[in-house]
Amino acid sequence: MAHAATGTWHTTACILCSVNCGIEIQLGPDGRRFERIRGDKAHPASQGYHCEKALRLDHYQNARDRLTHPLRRRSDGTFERIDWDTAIREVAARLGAVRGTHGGERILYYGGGGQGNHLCGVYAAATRRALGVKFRSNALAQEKTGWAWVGEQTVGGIAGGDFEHCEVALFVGKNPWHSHGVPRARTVLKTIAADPARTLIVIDPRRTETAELADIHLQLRPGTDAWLLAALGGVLVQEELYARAWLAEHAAGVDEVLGALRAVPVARYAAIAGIPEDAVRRTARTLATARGLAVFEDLGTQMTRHSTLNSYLDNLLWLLTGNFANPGGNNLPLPLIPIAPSSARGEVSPVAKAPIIAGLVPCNVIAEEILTDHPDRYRAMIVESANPAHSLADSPRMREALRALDCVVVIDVAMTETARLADYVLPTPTQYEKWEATFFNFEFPANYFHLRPPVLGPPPDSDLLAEPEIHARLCEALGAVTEAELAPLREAAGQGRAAFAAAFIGATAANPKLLELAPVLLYRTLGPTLPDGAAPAAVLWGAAQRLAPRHPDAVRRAGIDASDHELGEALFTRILESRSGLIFAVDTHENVWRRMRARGGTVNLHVPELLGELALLATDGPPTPDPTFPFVLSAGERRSFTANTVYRDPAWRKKDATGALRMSPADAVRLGLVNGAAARVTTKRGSVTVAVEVSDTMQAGHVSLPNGLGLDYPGADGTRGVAGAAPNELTASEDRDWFAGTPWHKHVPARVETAG
Ligand SMILES: Nc1nc2c(c(=O)[nH]1)N[C@H]1C(S)=C(S)[C@@H](COP(=O)(O)OP(=O)(O)OC[C@H]3O[C@@H](n4cnc5c(=O)[nH]c(N)nc54)[C@H](O)[C@@H]3O)O[C@H]1N2
Ligand SMILES: Nc1nc2c(c(=O)[nH]1)N[C@H]1C(S)=C(S)[C@@H](COP(=O)(O)OP(=O)(O)OC[C@H]3O[C@@H](n4cnc5c(=O)[nH]c(N)nc54)[C@H](O)[C@@H]3O)O[C@H]1N2
Ligand code: SF4
Ligand SMILES: [Mo]
Repeated sequence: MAHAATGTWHTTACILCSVNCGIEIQLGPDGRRFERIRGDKAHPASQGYHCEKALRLDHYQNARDRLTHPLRRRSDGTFERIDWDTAIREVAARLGAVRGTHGGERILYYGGGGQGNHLCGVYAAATRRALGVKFRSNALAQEKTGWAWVGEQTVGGIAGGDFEHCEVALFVGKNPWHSHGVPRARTVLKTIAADPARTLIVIDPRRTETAELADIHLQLRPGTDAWLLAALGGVLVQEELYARAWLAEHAAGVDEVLGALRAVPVARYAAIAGIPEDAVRRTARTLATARGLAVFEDLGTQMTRHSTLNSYLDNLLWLLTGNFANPGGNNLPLPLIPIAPSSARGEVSPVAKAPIIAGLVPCNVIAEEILTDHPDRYRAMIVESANPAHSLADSPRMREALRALDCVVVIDVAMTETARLADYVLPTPTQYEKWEATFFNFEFPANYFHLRPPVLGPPPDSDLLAEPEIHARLCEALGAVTEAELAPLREAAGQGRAAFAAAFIGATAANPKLLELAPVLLYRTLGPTLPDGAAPAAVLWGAAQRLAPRHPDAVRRAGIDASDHELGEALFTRILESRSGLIFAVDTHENVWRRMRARGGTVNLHVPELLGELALLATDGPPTPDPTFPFVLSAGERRSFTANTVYRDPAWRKKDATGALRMSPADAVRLGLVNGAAARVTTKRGSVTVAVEVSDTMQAGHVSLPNGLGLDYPGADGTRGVAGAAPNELTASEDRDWFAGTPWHKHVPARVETAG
């Protein structure tokens, strides 16, 4: 019989995907179990919406492999509990020694937040400065860097589609029915699908749940996006469908692109993609006449061959049709804190000399930058809120790389595959036991932010520190932040925010080095004065003070009113008070153009690096399948019961408990496989055994495995087990985009056989 819940609804958010729907949670009588969960109607973006995954969050909160104490590896590989003073002192000493001997640039920082927690990444910036860390990376460098670079080249940032107002919605390699990425995705998709005046277009080799709803589904052959997208662009140009007047007014580099697309052999490229030519032509005409074309491309096209070129061709579809900075088109949001400060392609990584985009080393070169005798190899790693031993290509090699390092420090809530290989494991409260927020604020014109207070305290017998406190203590132990610097700021904070602002500006102007440590300074000085123990929110004070003077009109349109001088303060106060999240900016299309003027006023179509690659498509057909590996495996599909590795407990899955291999009926018959049968999947890197799900949503020759499976988790009796296959046992780090280094996880040549 269910126990009565405590009655109080705690306002928070779901942490399983980037849209972070507002939810409310009732605790069980023990004050710890998530007894009831419902959507929060007061949340301005989700408005009560949530999907089935949020209802299972107790499997995250009360997981059996939660970390409860700081741990240190013993020489025999087992772990022992240590106290925090020892942990901080030794981690600072070990990493400090690496810096002393080899330099801070030999320490790699990986992670900085998952789908629900980005405060750690902001505070970690201070620790990186304290250690002189130069190189960092995270999952964005295996999906979004190529796309972000293209956005930077063309419109000076990453543009998001306005799916609420668009007439035509285009999803390329994206299945928002399951993966979301758009607030209230299922409602929005159903609304577009039901409206005869609007068109939903999906480009995906599988007949996904989103494709089922679509007016047009271009079910291309896996890995042929570049040809199909080039053909669509080719039709726009060759049939003179592009927005000639708009381009003349707003764009530079048009002629080069028109020339390149005029040369595209549409019929041949359509045939390579396996799409009838007239379907390509009709689709291009639909894009051209749309009053508002919103585009969302995701992993299906970003994690396959031609990744960065695909992003460029996607951008060209909305740029050539004039769908930038317009209602229902694609717009540049105003973030509270940018996830990546700039998406420029800056320096190169130290060993592989791979381009660093958005400040991130491509994930796929990390192992090779460790497993070498190159003098500039990484010697140590800090991993925070990420599980690279599971989520990066070629897990066996990544495990070997982690073992080869002088020191690995993992900051996590759970005993992950990566934590098991660490020298020190620093445990933190869950995202429901501390203040948290994300900076996935990509909406336009209204943009949202949600600072979440803790729902409950840490488990009674645990010894945990939240990330801001860990980073503050590390900075102090490293001598980067001293009491002499903190004392005057603390005193000013005691006199109120105006006095604090003056003191903070004065101190950082006098000593610019302090600016780099600002998160920890704010946390230690302003933090303790914030109400309800909201010290971790201190860093948002800085963010609000930066945003408000730059975009006062956008902040005022969000209903936050104060004099220019006090607008940042008013915004910060509103952030602190808005338990269900808030709209912090309401932007306008004119304002986007105003920002564009700051960089010359025009969008840029010409990206020479990628036009060169486009030309190569003419001679470079899709690879002929290797007879040893005749299938294309999509390694890591989002499904109803996947949520990266946030849920480690396999019991959270009501269906598809072990993550089946999806395959077409034709292939299943040919291989003698039936639903539930065991199949062996082999690639050049490895082999796994999985159950088969015969599905007519798959085309022949294409198989898919879900993401997030294959985690090591203790059963009720403590014996560890693994449910399903970890996709990166099968992937290879050298299979990556030449330009951004993004992996081809959706395009892994594989062999499938019956397995007993
Ligand atoms: N349920 C659930 N939702 C999630 C997550 C989760 O783990 N579970 N994770 C979140 C994260 S971190 C991310 S990045 C997003 C990712 O969200 P999505 O990118 O939507 O997720 P995927 O299912 O990995 O890939 C999308 C589609 O790519 C298609 N695809 C495969 N090969 C190709 C190809 O060659 N070309 C094209 N055009 N398409 C292809 C697949 O059939 C699939 O439908 O989801 C987020 N949301
Ligand atoms: N083959 C293949 N590989 C893939 C993908 C694929 O499609 N195919 N998808 C890729 C993509 S798009 C992504 S985003 C990555 C995701 O992979 P990762 O970036 O490694 O991250 P997550 O799986 O989201 O795991 C987040 C970690 O944060 C921990 N955590 C949860 N809450 C907290 C907290 O409050 N504090 C701290 N410090 N830790 C916490 C969790 O226990 C978990 O270890 O996987 C990538 N890997
Ligand atoms: S998984 Fe994503 S869409 Fe589903 S409830 Fe959580 S945040 Fe919302
Ligand atoms: Mo992701």
